[in-house]
Parts: sequence; C-alpha cells; structure tokens
Amino acid sequence: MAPSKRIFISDVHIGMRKKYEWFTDEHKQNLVDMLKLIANQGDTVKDLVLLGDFFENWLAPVNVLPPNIKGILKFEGNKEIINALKACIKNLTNVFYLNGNHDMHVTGNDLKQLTAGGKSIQPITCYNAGLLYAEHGCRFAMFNAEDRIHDPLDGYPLGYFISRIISSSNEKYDSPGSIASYVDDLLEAALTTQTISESIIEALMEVAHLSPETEIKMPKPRRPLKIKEVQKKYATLWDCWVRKFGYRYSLNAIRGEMYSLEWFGDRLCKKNDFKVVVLAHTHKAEMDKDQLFVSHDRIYANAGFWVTKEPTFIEVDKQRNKYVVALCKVKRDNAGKLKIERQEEVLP
Ligand SMILES: [Mn+2]
Repeated sequence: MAPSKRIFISDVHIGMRKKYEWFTDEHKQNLVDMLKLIANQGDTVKDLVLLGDFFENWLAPVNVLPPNIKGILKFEGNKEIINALKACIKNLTNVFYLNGNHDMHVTGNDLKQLTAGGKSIQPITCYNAGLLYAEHGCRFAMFNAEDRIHDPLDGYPLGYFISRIISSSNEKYDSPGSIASYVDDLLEAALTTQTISESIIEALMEVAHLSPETEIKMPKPRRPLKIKEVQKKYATLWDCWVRKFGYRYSLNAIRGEMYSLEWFGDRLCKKNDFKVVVLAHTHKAEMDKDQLFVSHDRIYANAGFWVTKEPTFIEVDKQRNKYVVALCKVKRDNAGKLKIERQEEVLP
C-alpha cells in the first residue's frame, strides 16, 4: 500500500542555544529521536510537514541580535537535527517547510543545503491535500501576522518587538498567550480603545525594566528602533484590523493569540469545505471534532509545541474513505525509549 500518513511538527524554535532561547539540548534529543523514527517509516508516512516556527529568529534581548538562519544551520549543536531531517528527506515522499512568525523570513534559498537522495525540502505557504488543510496560523493572530502596513520594510509584526522586550527580562515567556498574564487587566480596557498595542508595550516595558528611550537593535541594514518609536509605529494596529476584517474577526484575532485558533479553523472549514484543518502557533496542542455542517463533521487540530517535556505533534492518516487524526504526545518509557501516546478521532 502507498504511504498515507502525514505528520505535522511545529514550533520547535531551533536557535543557537542562547540562554534566552526556548529550545535546549534536552528538547534536541526528543527531536532527533523523533525525526529518526519518522525517517524509518517511509512505507507508511508520506509527508512530513514542518508547520512553522521550526527555526528561531526572534528571541534575543533588545541589545543583542537574534540568530539568523545561516548561523542556525551552521551551528555545530544542530548538526544531528539536520542529519535526521535529511534522513526524512531521503526516505519520505515529501518533506515540506512552512514559515511561521519566528522564522518568517526564511526562504527556500536559505534551506537549499537540506537535500538528500536527490530530493530537497520543499517550501510551501500552505499544505492542502484533498479536504485536509494546514498552515502555521499566525496570519490570524493580531500580534504575529506579517504586517506590511506598520513595517513596510520587512513586515515585522508587533509580536517581534514583544519577543525582543520580554527576552530582555527574567520573566517566563514561552507562548504567544503568555503575554496575557502581564497585560490581562489592560487588555479589557485596551480592547475598547485604539491603543491596544501601545498599552501592551507599556506593560511589558515595565516588566522588563526598560524605558521608552531604550533602543532595540535590528538586523542589518536596519537602524535601531527606540521602544517609543515601536509604540507609535503600531498604534493603529487594532483600528487597521477592524477596518479590514471587522470587529468580530479582530476580537478573535486577539483571542487567537491568547487561547485558540479554533474559530479560524472553523472559518477555513466553512469557506472551503475542508474536513480536517491543522494549525499551530498557540503552543497549545488540541483536537476537536465537531458537527458544523449538515453534510459532514470536521476536525480541528493544533500541533502544539516542541519545546516542552512532552512535545506534541499531529498525524493525519488520509485513507481512501476516512481521515484518522491523532494528537500525539512524545514520552519516554522506563528504558528511555521514545513512546508515542495517541488520542484519535476518525472522520468518514
Ligand atoms: Mn508562531
């Protein structure tokens, strides 16, 4: 039988092991072992999809430049990962790469060394196979969607600067939603005003003990930006979204940052008749089967986060007459061997 499984791994955030980065060597072992396991399943696994934020180009304090993709691919500590990934490229039908927000500027050209057995990693903007659809999902999230209006040069969203500011503090910050705890009170008030981005930066500045005059060092050829400039730059963010997408959509675009992207998953299903939608970005693994239509059910799944003790991923087995969707948790047995715990839903 032809291979029919598709595996979605997201939010690995591979950088260069700086102390302010999320991905450590502890997470590396799980990733290398998992990729090796997948590479040996070429007879059942058709596609491996790296569903965004596979690399980390955002996390660094304001006075330090975040690692770029060239450095990450060259970094000795990432060699085992690259080799395991190459084994996947060689043995599976396809390995696809999608940009997330933390690796939004990575291009196919940057990844051209990821070649094995005469095949290359394939950059795509979304994954679509029959009624199965997947993407990272940050374009639905107000603070992390590419933003050419406020940053025409590179499209950096407000979230980039949020990452830089929180990386300058000792605060725990490991998901888009974790800024909620710092801005919770503000958020309610801010939602009714046009100053939501200014208020968030204000709150985080306090958390990180920085001032409006603090400069944020930017990758070449850009000049540094003062925090007060960032505040001003993104001041109209909420207004712009409401004008473009309406109030309800914009509210959900903030909910998408804090809680779940399910509303957008459903929207994709309704508009395109998809049966299975897989997103990522929130760092919260989830799976939900629901009857939205008279004619058929749909499954919304989120791949979760790799940078945790028990990483998660989504597996979709697209068989002739059904979709088997599994939310998979990576664990270790007593002998230290990889053990995958599965929660399954089936859709005819
Ligand atoms: Mn993301």
